[in-house]
Amino acid sequence: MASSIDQFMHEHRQVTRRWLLRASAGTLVTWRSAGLWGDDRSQSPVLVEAIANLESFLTLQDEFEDVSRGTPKPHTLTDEQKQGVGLTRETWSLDVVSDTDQPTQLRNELSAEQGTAFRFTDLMKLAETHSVRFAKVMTCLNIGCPLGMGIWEGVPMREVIWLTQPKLDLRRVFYYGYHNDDPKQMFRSSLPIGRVLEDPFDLPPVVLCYKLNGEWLSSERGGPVRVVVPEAYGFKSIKWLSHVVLSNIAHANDTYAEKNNDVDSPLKTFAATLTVPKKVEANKPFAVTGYAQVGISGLSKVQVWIHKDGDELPSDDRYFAAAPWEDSEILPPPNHWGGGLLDNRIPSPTWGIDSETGEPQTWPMRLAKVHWAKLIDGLPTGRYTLRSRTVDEHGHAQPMPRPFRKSGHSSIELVEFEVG
Ligand SMILES: Nc1nc2c(c(=O)[nH]1)N[C@H]1C(S)=C(S)[C@@H](COP(=O)(O)O)O[C@H]1N2
Ligand SMILES: [Mo]
Repeated sequence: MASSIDQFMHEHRQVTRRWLLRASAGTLVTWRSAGLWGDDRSQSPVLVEAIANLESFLTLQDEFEDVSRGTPKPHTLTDEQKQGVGLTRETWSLDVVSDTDQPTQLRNELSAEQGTAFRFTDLMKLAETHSVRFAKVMTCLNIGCPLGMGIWEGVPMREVIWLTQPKLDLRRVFYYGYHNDDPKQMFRSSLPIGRVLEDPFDLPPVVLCYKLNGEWLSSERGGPVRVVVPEAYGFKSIKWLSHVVLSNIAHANDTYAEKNNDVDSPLKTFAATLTVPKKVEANKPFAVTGYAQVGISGLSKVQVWIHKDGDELPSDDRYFAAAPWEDSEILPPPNHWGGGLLDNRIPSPTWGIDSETGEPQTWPMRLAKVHWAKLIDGLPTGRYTLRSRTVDEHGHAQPMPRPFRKSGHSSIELVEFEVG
């Protein structure tokens, strides 16, 4: 097997080639009409190299950033211990029960105690007719950058809830995972029942996920089974799922609310840089690259603005709305997806992917992480600050429309560099 560096370079050469092909075939209409670069610019070695060095579109399971609580973290248990506590596919079981404090009336609780727990084989049975896949970036509400981008496969949570035959008094679902049998370590999340039973705004369903990028979900990613909530920040996607509790409680009761977090916040749209040379030669073109998270309001533009140190900043303009932002190019779908996909094919069917061509039906894909690149004309000697921002499909420039930190990162990133 090729080393990951080789693989990475290979994937990005493919991306570059395709990007250049599309560029020269004139399919990058916005790029042309914006008149940012002449044709020859797309051949610019610095730009080609910067794109070639971008990370892959999908992330290998092992290369996701890990955000796991627990002492010890459940995925660090030995295989034997995992078998003992139900953290393998053979031993996993799920309770789907009524909340004792604010009960829901159910005909058919699924519980280990009553010998009716839901097992992995039951999940696979449901998967035969109900499995879904979708692309989603996993992002922590509290960390500025995404943790990884994946194709998540699972069974809609509602299919398991329907097995309990709820009758009355069901307003909220809360759920948690294995937490070393220590109540203090429990990490719980919750959703209104409406979101689980129906999928608003063409969103994929909330799933009990068992595969990532076509492989069994690893223990570190929350296997054998985790929840994945397509439009939500990571804390809603509970790992090592063990309990789903149906409740008549009328409000959120997420553990994550404790640190002043806004737990009802869908993914925001924002941009960040990946490469900006620390030092560039005066009057020589150079390339900058980055990524954009495509939040709930989509992505229409990525823009950059380079400000020379000492030049006056716009006054009374907190978000630099009046600065001379310039459009950057959003890269098209890659030829090589990365993430360890078998035969470089997104499994079919996958939400938003054309099952015949294997290509995304819309681009940039909502709830994904996409990439951008821009060739900057030479600059005179000096110190500069580069800022990048997104404009969403409703025309909101970052950090609007939801600038508050506790509902997820959206502040405008800045990177300093030197010319000369
Ligand atoms: N059981 C459990 N689930 C959890 C967590 C946790 O600590 N325990 N962390 C959450 C948080 S805050 C985030 S951001 C995501 C991170 O997912 P990842 O580790 O697969 O990247 O998992 C979520 N699910
Ligand atoms: Mo998180």
